[in-house]
Amino acid sequence: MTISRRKFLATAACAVVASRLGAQSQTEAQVTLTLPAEAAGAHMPADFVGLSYEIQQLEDPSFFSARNDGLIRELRDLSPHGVLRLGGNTSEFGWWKPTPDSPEPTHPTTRDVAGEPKPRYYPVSAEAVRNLAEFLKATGWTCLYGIGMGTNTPERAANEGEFVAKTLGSSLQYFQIGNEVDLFGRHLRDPKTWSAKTYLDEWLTLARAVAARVPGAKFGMPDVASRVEWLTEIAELWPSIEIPPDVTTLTHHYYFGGPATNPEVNIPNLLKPATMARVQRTADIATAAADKMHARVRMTEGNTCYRGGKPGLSDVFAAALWAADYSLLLASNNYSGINLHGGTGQSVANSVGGFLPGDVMLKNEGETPEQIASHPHPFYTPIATFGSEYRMEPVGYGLKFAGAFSSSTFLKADLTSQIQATGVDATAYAVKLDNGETSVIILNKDAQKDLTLSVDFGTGKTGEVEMETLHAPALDSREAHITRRSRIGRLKDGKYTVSAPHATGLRLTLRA
Ligand code: BDP
Repeated sequence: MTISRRKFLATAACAVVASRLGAQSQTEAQVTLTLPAEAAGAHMPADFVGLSYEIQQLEDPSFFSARNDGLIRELRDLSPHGVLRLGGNTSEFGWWKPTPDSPEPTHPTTRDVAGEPKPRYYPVSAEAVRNLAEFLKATGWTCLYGIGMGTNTPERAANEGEFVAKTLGSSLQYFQIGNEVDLFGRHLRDPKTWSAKTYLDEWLTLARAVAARVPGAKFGMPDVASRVEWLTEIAELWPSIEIPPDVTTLTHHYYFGGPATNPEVNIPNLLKPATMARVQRTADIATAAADKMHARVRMTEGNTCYRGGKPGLSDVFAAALWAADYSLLLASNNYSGINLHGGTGQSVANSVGGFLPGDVMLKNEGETPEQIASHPHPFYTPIATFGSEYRMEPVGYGLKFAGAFSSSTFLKADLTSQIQATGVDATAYAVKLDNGETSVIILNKDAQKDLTLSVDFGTGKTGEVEMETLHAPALDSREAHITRRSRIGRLKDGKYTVSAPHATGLRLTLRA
């Protein structure tokens, strides 16, 4: 049997990663984290945690419905006050169908481009929106509702907006119009003229049509895929707009990398400090633009690897540590929230041109149909669907773990730099909870190095410490767990010392 060079390199790379991930810790670094007394940092809202789904998911009105108990249970478990964002590439091809016999409108011609969704149109029915309203009530979640821009008209947008606002009531936070508009030049608009400025003109026409029918309508925009500089341009153009629509949130997306076949999309690269340094640079640009517009920033769609995720990366414990770290970094930068993307295999496959590269990868690696079926589809989804069963995936556990800081205020201190000075790839964040107690999260993302941490809560501080851990056997395990242990010990001279093993997350809360 001959083995192709590509296959050999892929196998060799996996072997290196596997031996590193399985390695036992040989070194143990020590560090003292001194917490400031004042909570002078950003406030993490109660509804920070969110999920993002394709609009096409509404094609089946029973998915987001009060009868879908399994999904409702998973969302409530993820967060008591989460935010469901509906959008994605398929939102550009959804058309509003107010009554069962409404005829399908004539659609404009778009270019067929590999990797972009095929222009397959989806009806969004009044029944689906009514069911969505009941679903949201059952979960306690609110909604960011995506209206298409790519192939829509102001009149249809206004009709849909009016019905959605009336039906969702207070469960609707705001409308989003258009998804990843910075990529429209590829297939939906003329690349020669498409820019932040032409986008804004078009957006204003649609938003004004909606606002004319929905008194007090709120909006989030521009939902760019990656060009955050569009937020800067929009913030600069904003003062010249007469009677602007009410934009509460500036939004962008983020995928660490992709697609699944890209060898650079691997666990060491996902977790290394340079990856989060890039996230920080984006956050600096986005929050500066939002400040100018007296708005906040939300990362409305993102995950580890675009085009449906990568098996062995998006669906393993490394993704849990990434999600927790990514969430807390954005929260400490005053983001109002994040929505990790997922949903059913069908809806996500349709959003990326018909198939998931991760599925093809598994087939090429010789996985049996049973093994393939045991992976969540798409690979990055925080809540996986297996028939009528729903399961929280590692990336969902990471989001949930970070979500424990919702409704709290960050202590302003660069704890991460203090830890990383020891050479360990770990990060840390501390907050004052709304009940006044102090809580610290330490994410040791290092594949090998353990840490001994002495957390200095302040002289004179006393009390018992409770600990929650985010754990799995290894970074590449297809599982994640959150375990709580109350009263693990008392402070000594205001300090508590704990070991933070490699590939583990810890949350220490000082109970008053
Ligand atoms: C984004 C799209 C979304 C896709 C996702 C992906 O908005 O519809 O599902 O990427 O590539 O570009 O996985």
